[in-house]
Amino acid sequence: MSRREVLIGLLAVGSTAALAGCSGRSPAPAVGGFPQPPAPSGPVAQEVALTAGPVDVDLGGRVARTWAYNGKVPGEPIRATVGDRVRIAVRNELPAPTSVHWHGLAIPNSMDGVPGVTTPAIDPNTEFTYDFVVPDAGTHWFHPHTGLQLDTGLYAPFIVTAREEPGAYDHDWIVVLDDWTDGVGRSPEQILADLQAAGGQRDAGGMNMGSGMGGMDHGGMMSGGGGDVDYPLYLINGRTPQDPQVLRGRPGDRVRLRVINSSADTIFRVAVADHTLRITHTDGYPVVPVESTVLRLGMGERYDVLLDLGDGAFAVYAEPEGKSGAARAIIRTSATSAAPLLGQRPPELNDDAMPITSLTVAPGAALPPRAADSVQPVALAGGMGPYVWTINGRTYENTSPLTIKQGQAGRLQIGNHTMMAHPLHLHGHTFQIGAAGGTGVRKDTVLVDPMSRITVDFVADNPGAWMVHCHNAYHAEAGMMTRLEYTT
Ligand SMILES: [Cu+2]
Repeated sequence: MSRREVLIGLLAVGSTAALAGCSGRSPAPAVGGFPQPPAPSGPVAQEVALTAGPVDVDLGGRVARTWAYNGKVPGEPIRATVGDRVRIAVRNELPAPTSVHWHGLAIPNSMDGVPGVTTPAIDPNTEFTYDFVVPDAGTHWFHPHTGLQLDTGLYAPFIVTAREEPGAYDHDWIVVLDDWTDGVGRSPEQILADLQAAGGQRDAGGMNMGSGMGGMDHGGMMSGGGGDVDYPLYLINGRTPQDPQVLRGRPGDRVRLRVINSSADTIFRVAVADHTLRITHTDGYPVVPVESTVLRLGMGERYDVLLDLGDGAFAVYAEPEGKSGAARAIIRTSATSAAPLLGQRPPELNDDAMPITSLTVAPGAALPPRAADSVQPVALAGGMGPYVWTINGRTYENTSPLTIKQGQAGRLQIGNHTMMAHPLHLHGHTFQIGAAGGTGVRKDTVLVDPMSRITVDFVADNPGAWMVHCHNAYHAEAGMMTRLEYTT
């Protein structure tokens, strides 16, 4: 059988699975027919109802017609405890099929939410219930795995706490970063069409229309390997910098800040004015705590930090790398302090962020030390004219999947052969940066800088066909995706 016939075969199984998903209570089998753990049967800890639909959302002085979960941007966080069985009924009131991927949760393949690969698409005016036991503590999130829907308002945090969480902090705050165009500037589909028509020249059609952070010239801002698209707005928790969210505490309070980069095409650098951040987790997994004033997050990445609040009003400030504009929120511990001015950039942003390879995994969070059974390259290439991005020389439709056997130790040698940074995301697993059992941190998404290499190790303990892809929505859509498939 040719690759194409196999794909058509998979799609055919997919429609059968879609029928099963409508009628039964048990989850649909993974599309590829990989052996799946039994459907959860224990008591349901939490029922969640999500409706994906069109909405007019007020971003703070700007009303955008967009798509969102239950009418909010970001969607309301789901909070669960490790071991909880959650049932999440997703109703699709969009004019297009959708799906939900639970980013960071290593759940069974049939629940992973990738139409055509793991889980049937949710057609308009139908519903699908995701049903799984929450495996991993940490700061995670969810979003569609369908076309460019990631670049609408369809995203929300998924926060999982361990059963015995020390909870040594006074506040647990979430900061969701986003680049925003939908309903304000061009649609995501138009942006992709423009990028393709321009043959990959960096796109500036959305140039700084509404950020009002002003002043910077877009010419030649290609440094740092930042994104392809200038966005009209950058948001924290769905708010513009002109009308930011205000987080309130008291001087001396300890805050756990969970930072999620949900954007489609933007790497953010984040600082809290006059505060030092103590990094405690990357993509949900604990690290040996280390102090830093700046975080740098690629699309899909998360950092948890602790900070002790000063007395006053302080900007949480997120700067899009290689682009102008900014996103911000305000932390206020004093009623009388003047709010930081719009565009008042914390000097901390002049500091360097900790390179991911300089962080150390917390004791107990490393993979068991083990030599790799399978070593495979993941070569990231493509770029300017034509606007095509590849993994191992192929675009997604023509991909030659990575393979692994159940129980094997796998190693991916990621090489970025382009002048752009790519956040590479592996579904269904977390990997360790560097060698298994070494000092590298655990993650599911790693930002690979231009012309650089990163090696990651993982354990093949979750059978299925799993997406491996760049989390830049435009790169993914233009081909930079493949699969990791379990073989016998
Ligand atoms: Cu990319």
